[in-house]
Amino acid sequence: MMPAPTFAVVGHPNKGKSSVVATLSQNDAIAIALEPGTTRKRHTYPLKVDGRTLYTLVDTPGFQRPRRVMQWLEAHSVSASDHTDALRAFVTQHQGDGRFTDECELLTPLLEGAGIIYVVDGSVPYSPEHEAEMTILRWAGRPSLAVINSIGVDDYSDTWQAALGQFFQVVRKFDAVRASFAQHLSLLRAFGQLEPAWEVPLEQAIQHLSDQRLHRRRQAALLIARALGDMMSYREKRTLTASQTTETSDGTLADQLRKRWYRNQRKREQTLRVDIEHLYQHQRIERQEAELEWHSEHDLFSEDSRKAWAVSKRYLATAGFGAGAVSGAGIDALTLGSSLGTGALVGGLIGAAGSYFYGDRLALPALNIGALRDGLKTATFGPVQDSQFGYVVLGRAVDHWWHISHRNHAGRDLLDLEPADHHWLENLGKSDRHDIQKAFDKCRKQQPLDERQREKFSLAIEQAMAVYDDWRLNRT
Ligand SMILES: Nc1nc2c(ncn2[C@@H]2O[C@H](COP(=O)(O)OP(=O)(O)OP(=O)(O)O)[C@@H](O)[C@H]2O)c(=O)[nH]1
Ligand SMILES: [Mg+2]
Repeated sequence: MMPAPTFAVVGHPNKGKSSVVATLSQNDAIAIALEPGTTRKRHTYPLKVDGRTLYTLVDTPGFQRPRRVMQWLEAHSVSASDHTDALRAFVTQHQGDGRFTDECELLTPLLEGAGIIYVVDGSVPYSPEHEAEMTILRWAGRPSLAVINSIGVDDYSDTWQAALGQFFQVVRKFDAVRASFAQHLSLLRAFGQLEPAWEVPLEQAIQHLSDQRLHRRRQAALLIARALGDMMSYREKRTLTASQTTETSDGTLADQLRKRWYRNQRKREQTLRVDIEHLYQHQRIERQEAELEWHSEHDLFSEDSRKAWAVSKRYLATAGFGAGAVSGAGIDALTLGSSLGTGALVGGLIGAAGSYFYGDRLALPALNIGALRDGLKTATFGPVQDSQFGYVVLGRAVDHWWHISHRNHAGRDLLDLEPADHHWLENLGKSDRHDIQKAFDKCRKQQPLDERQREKFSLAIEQAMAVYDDWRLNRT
């Protein structure tokens, strides 16, 4: 097996070197900060897929005294043929010299065979003060690529391009925070063309990363399907003793169960969020998202999430939303007063059957209080009978997945999840709609899905994710 290539990411302090390393190595633990001098020691980050290292990035401190280094090098070199030797001599002689700690740190990986990724900020004008460091790097005689990473809004990449082209074999624009997966791969491909020995390993790396991306999408669909199954079939249950029965009014009981039911649903949704983030190697995301919430006795969600994520009547009609679904919600709700009888229902469904059917409103699950038996009485709340609940949870989940799957590991800003203004699920094909609705129907009846149904369910969700991806792409 060919050795995996190593790239040292070098440049001026505070230009986004660590950000480039974080993105290319899919590691969000790397320190990135506004202050120059954040990285003090070189540090190696391998990119591993299935336990195999595809390539390694070395994060380094920025140049501190490039002109002084250059003076030394020129004084110790006779001709271009000894440039690399001069560089090696410099590092050997200055190990432990406090003035050149950073230079020794950043030059060492190059002397050990790393390729060069030189990072500049394209949002500030080019200035010749970079020439000393670029010359030093040229003396290393390693395959070299310069990336123009723009930290601010202004764009001086043209002048940078011309200057960098004098020193580096390839010059690319690459925004560490916003670069797409395709741009990431294209950077690797460019490197493969610089060094014949790296061409094969980097082609393989590209293949592995592409496979990993597909695999992750499939895994994400499975995670979402599992969470939806749990949430759609979830039932809160409480057993009361005879004395508790006399102490607790049905209204209080209904309240308690409903609150617990909601708490559990929120918790399950949060677990899904974290699972998806970990799948994409995001370990420390700060997220802002409207909670799953309800606003009134009859309403499962806030107006906003309903508008954003509930599907239309037309969608439901084509999803095979049928008679079976109506009967569950069509049961007449009894009033609180008569709720001591067997199978009595309180709250939740009052007036909800009609609205449930039309999908304008999200009905709460029913409370069910059993008869007193052996001094015990069991009350249950759920599962939810309104499949819009599933569509809201699905919509939110796919939206979150999309942000995560497109987020670079250099991203440090808050992940702000705003509800969409249009339900992209309306672009989903009919058979996928059927498979999703069918799974919802089985869950709310608490019937287990067989293996084939589970597979169809998660494939349909994966299709929904692809539809969302397209919709996003066409929107911007
Ligand atoms: N908007 C934006 N900000 C960026 C980008 N790259 C880096 N930054 C910001 O620039 C600052 C410096 O980024 P780092 O990656 O820490 O830079 P560095 O070159 O490693 O810095 P030192 O280790 O201190 O030499 C941080 O505040 C980053 O958030 C980018 O592509 N876009
Ligand atoms: Mg750094």
